[in-house]
Amino acid sequence: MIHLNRKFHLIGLLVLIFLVPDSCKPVNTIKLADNSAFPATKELYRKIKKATGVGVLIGHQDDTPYGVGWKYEEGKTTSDIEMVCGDYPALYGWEIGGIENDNSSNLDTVYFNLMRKLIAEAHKRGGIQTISWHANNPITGENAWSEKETVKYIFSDEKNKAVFVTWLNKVSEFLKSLKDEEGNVIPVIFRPWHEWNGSWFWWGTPHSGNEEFIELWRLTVETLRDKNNVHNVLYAFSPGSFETIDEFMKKYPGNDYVDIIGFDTYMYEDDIEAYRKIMSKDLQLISEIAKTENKLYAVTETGYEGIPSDNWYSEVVYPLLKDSGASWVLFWRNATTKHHYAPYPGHRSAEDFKRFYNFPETLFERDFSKLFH
Ligand code: BMA
Repeated sequence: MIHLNRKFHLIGLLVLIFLVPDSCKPVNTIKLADNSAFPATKELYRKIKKATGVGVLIGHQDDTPYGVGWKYEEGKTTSDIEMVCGDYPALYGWEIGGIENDNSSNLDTVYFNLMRKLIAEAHKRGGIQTISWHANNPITGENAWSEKETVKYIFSDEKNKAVFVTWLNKVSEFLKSLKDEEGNVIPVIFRPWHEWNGSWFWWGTPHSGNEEFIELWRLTVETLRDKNNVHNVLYAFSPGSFETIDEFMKKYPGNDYVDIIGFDTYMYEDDIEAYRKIMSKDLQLISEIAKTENKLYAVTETGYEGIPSDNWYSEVVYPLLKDSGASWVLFWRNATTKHHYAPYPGHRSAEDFKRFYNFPETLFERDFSKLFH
């Protein structure tokens, strides 16, 4: 009798677990690419999921190491976004191109030591970190924009593969070295091999077949996750703008290798209508794939270089994002007065960015933090 009761309790519990909606389930029921993901990694995923129901997290690449006309100074962390609207972005983009060569700084001259420090600061404020990697060409030694067949040579020659794995080991070490003040590892989103359907990177579609590319992705995840015990990572997979679900799925490495999907789409030549059309199409396709594969999705990069507009954020980007279901949008970096994607004080789009900031559905750092207090 006692045994029977216990059995009923167990069945009841199982029934309950299946009936409770995903967002209410305890974090350890989340199925990530990494079965051994740290609790903090699962927590990061859960937080992004929770925010997704409320609005879109706003992100900026290289927000705190530099902006237009300034560089980070010890003890004076700021950001163009913070200077414009009084709040930091909820999500920070970082770039580790150069780590494979043991460089002290990345390809955009951000020192890796500074990056670690600024990541810890951003994490402490409650921000999310996403990391891209414009890796050099491992066969020719050229930079990432090397339009040559490459991936197949990583796999056709054991020596090439071994060298490439040493690069992945360096990435692993960097990811594991991201710690908060108490020494806890900081969970991050890693987004390698981005814009893979374009022709401009060596891993791009014309230079690499579907199987080779999937092999590259899996080798990356397996080296980090299974060989090097990196467990503070969510994996994000994003092409550039794409035309069909089939195009996306042909290079998809599988749900055991990806946590979040997305795409990178920019506005060019002042063509608002073209941007609206492409963004709407990409958002529609990605949401369909996300539904089938049970993934979160994001606009992993966007922007309008120099933002020569007084209403781009509030009247072009915002309506596209508002009910899109995207978890986040990442605006690219603020390097110079010509090459920047967020406003800076005095820029003609600064007032408009404040309007964008004030919409309830655009989540900046304070909005994001408030969701959990
Ligand atoms: C590109 C440009 C480059 C930069 C690269 C990697 O889009 O911003 O100047 O080096 O990203 O961050």
